[in-house]
Amino acid sequence: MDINEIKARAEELRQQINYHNIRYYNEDSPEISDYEYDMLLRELEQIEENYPQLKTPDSPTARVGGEAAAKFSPVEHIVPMESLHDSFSHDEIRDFDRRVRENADSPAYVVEPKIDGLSVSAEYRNGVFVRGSTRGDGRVGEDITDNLKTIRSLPMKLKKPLPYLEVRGEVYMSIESFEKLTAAQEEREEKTFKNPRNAAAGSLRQKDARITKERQLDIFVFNVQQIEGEELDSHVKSLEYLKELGFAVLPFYYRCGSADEVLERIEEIGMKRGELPFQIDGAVIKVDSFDQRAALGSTSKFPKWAEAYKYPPEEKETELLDVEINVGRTGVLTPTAIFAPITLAGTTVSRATLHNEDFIREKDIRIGDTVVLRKAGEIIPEVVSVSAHREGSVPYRMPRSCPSCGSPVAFEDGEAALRCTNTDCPAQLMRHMIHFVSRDAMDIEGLGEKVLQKLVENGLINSPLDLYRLTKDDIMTLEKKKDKSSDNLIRAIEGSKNNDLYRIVYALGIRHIGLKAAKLLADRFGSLDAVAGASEEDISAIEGFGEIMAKSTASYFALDESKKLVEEIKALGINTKNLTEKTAVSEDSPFFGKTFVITGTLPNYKRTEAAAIIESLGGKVASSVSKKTDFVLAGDEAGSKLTKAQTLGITVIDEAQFDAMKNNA
Ligand code: 0OX
Repeated sequence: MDINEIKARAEELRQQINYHNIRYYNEDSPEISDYEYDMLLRELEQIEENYPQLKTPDSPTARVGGEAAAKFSPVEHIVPMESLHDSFSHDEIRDFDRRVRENADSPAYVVEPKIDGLSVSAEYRNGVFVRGSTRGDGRVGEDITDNLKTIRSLPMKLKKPLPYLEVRGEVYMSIESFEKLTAAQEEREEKTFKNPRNAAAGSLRQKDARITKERQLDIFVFNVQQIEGEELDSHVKSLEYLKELGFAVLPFYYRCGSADEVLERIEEIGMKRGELPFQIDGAVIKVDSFDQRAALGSTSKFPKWAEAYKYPPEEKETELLDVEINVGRTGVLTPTAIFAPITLAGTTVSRATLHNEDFIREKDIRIGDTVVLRKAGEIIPEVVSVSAHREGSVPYRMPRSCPSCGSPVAFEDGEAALRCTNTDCPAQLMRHMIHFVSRDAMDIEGLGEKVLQKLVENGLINSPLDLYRLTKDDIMTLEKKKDKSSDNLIRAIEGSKNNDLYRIVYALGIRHIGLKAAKLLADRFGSLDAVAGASEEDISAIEGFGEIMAKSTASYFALDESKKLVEEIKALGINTKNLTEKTAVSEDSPFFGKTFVITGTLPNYKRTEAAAIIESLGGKVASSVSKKTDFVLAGDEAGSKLTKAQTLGITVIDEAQFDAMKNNA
């Protein structure tokens, strides 16, 4: 590669890393695994090391990560909470050993698990817990004393009344607690966390410590940061001493005398990582003697006496017990693999999508097979390969009739997906209903999947519009529905009649028409009648509309059933006019041309309402914070987006300031 190509690659890596930083810090929604992220970062670091002239001041390699947010008060770390340099191969560990040996005679190492959680500091005066803080950027963290008090495995009183002690540990959520939390969130139909670490992060930084308490976090302590009243001269001795004081220290660690032994222990920990009750993301290798540590010192970022070893993504074998076929809203049949449950990268896995018939054929997946599983981006389980067929097994074929209604299924114009040909298929109806009431569509609160299922099973509804014909008495016939909740549900359904036009357009579930396209249609045509009457040419003239989307919309409204549906919608009194027409927005409006990101819970607006106001006043609403963001409107419990905004120096406003801007528009 010549220098220009290397420069271009560095730029590409910076863009990718910045993108993934946003995915990670905004909404805890990573797209790639930490391992894949580390690989990108490492490649960039290496380029910058070999070609220092290509370094840029804003490079993501210059960031320490985890900058403190404003909602908790800052705590300065007198002894910095350093981070670890990562290794990904045995050779790199041998290099580390060689470097250590240059400044330390026959060093002894300690190999310990690297707990996948959040590093915190806990301080004790006269044996009593007085303050807890996050790592932050290593020099300044956030005060989370109240949150740490809720962690049962952190002692509030030590067994010896030392004048002063500061320890460092990792707060984590056990796999069991994570699964309990996920089950409870699913039951309440709330958003779930992607993995135990995200759950721990989301729980620890709660302003309301009662929520932290409910979430059952734990801690393993692994370092003495500062101590008065006791002399310690090695890592092993300090771990033993911490145990005597009543701390939960790392559950296992190994003292080793050579690089070979270190590598053996690393592999040993790697082998058992799937069976541990908590998630680890690597091993840590530390020089045991404190004198040797002092002689080795630190670089500007890392201690030279410690190194992390990161394991590649975990893969495991299990048995494919069955293939389940689900019918989606548009009638697509999706095969789901059902496995003998296994724990993989921290959660129990028993299902994974098999996508479509092509995927199954290419991998020759058969029921009874032993298959290799991995988690894509440490999150979504996927079948990597088949390691053995069961004796006498036969290739799996997708059914040729719909498992829900028995109608024939067919492939559509060169697509890999099989589709049920019956438009009245009950499975499709259920999916359609769920879409219709969802948050981005008609946003009817209190109508979860279970309630909808009951309404359909009891014959109370046969189409989404039947919801508007329900009476309170109908709802009261459902099990567990009391007087008050029935009133609330009726009120929510009635309230949805006043929704803005784009919502009903989106709720119709027209193929290829997502939320953004529905908004464009509503903005361009202004009423449901006008959308329904528009020609394919008119629609395809909208900027951002492709041919397929235009064709799909026009052919949907050409159907007699759709025409009837539009009439019915109007007769039921559902709003079919655009309420946020962008007429006469003044260029002097403080919203004009500005991009907003909304985060957290606002006291008086739903986020969708605030977004509608911004758009009606000439602003734009984006989902993630970037340099292009002009304002972040932050409510309570605003998390990583707020942090990101502060890092980038973007103006953050609260609801009162937003109201003031609105009144000036
Ligand atoms: C862990 C872990 C994290 C002390 C000096 C640099 C890093 N996540 O389990 N950090 C450290 O060590 C610090 N040890 C660990 N075991």
